[in-house]
Amino acid sequence: MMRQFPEQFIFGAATAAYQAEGAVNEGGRGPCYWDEFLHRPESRFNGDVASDFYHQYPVDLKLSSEYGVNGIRISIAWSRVIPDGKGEVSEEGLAFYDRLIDECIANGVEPFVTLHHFDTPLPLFKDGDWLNRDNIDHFVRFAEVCFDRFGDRVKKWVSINEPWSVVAGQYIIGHFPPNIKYDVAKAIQAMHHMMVAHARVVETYKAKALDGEVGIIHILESKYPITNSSEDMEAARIEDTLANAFMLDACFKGGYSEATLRTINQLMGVQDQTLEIELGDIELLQRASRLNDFLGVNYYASHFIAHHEGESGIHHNGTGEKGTSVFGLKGIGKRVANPAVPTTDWDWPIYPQGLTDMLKRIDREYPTYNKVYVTENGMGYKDDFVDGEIDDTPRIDYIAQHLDAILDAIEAGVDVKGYFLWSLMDVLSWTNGFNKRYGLFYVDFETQKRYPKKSARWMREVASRRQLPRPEEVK
Ligand code: BGP
Repeated sequence: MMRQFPEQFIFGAATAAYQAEGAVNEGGRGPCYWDEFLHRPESRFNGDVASDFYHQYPVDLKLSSEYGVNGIRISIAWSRVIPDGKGEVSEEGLAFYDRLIDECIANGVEPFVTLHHFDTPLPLFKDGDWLNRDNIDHFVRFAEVCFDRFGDRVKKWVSINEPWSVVAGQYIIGHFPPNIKYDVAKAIQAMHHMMVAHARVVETYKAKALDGEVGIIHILESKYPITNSSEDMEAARIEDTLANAFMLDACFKGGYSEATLRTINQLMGVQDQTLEIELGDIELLQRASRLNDFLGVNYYASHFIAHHEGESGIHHNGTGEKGTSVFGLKGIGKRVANPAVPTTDWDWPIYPQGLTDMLKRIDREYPTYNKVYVTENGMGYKDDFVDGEIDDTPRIDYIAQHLDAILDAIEAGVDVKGYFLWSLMDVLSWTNGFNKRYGLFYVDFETQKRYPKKSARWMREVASRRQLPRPEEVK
């Protein structure tokens, strides 16, 4: 018997405002920090036009409904709604999202709406972004404006997308502004503030007694020791605490477990820092941890970790030149190749078992998660565009393996309610530009015309059968 996805399963796809909308100077929008950063002379690309979703959304939503996509992740650009992040609310900005949300619903595509997808308004970024606790207040106000305006139609809300990716990009890898490298202490402090912000947004939403759900999205990549040596195992444990357990504890344990806090303090201690937790933070996390309606899991890859003696060294592969990545952190560990595991051109290990393992672990260790949506998964690939046709069979294989991994988790008792492919159409990749494509629909960035890829036809079959067809069954 072929295994089936549950009834009502969401077969969705994801977007994010800055990566898709373009139209950065239209509708009274204020800048986010990416606008400034990607306009430096050395920048290879920017999001000025992106996939022109600001104008093309009716096309994308029509295609979605034709291809069986019944859920879409969109994000609301904070700086469209409140152009400077904390001052006046823009009616024009709100009106755009009214139209977009209504169009989703009219096409039978349920909107899952994220409030922060990497795009803090520029003035607040300059004031310290998530390191500055005042910005938590501004974010909660923005959330409240959105709940009040769209809460009647939007039934799924996400506070923040991938806190770990934000702080790793900003303070450890340094490929996100303010481009600081190896400052693990700053990363941890900013994550704590994001957890506080999330908790406050959850409480704010619940206080309104709207009939919808609220949750958060974490990137959750499993960390495996490359050997069974105690040193490699310790390295994997530390990286897991930093990237996974710290935030899962905050969201679902209502505070940090003793073991997590010990490791976190040890990491901050290396820089003579201590984690600043204000009075009331832990009580807030505790209250909110019982109120999350769902957890969004973004999963692309897992990492194989070895003990690392030397200094920190990171090279980000932002061009798809296979084999160029380096990631080693002093006092933590280094990511190494596992010869048994294939990788993408951007060196991301393709390891679906890591998704099953992560979902089972959440179910086991964080039972208050309620239910899971896999809110991003997909394969960055330099699609070949030949006479309007795109045969992306490697992406279909990737998706099939990961959907199968989700079926394994469901069979093991994890409550997984949906899957969102990253991305609906090709969009800007933050640190790679436009040649790292993920979409179901190919975007010709010159003309903004959309072309459904082979993967779109395959996904349509998956959604209509609620089963995985063999690739040869779909032309
Ligand atoms: C996630 C982000 C997305 C998207 C995706 C692919 O971390 O939430 O916004 O960009 O990763 O990443 P990349 O574009 O770096 O390949």
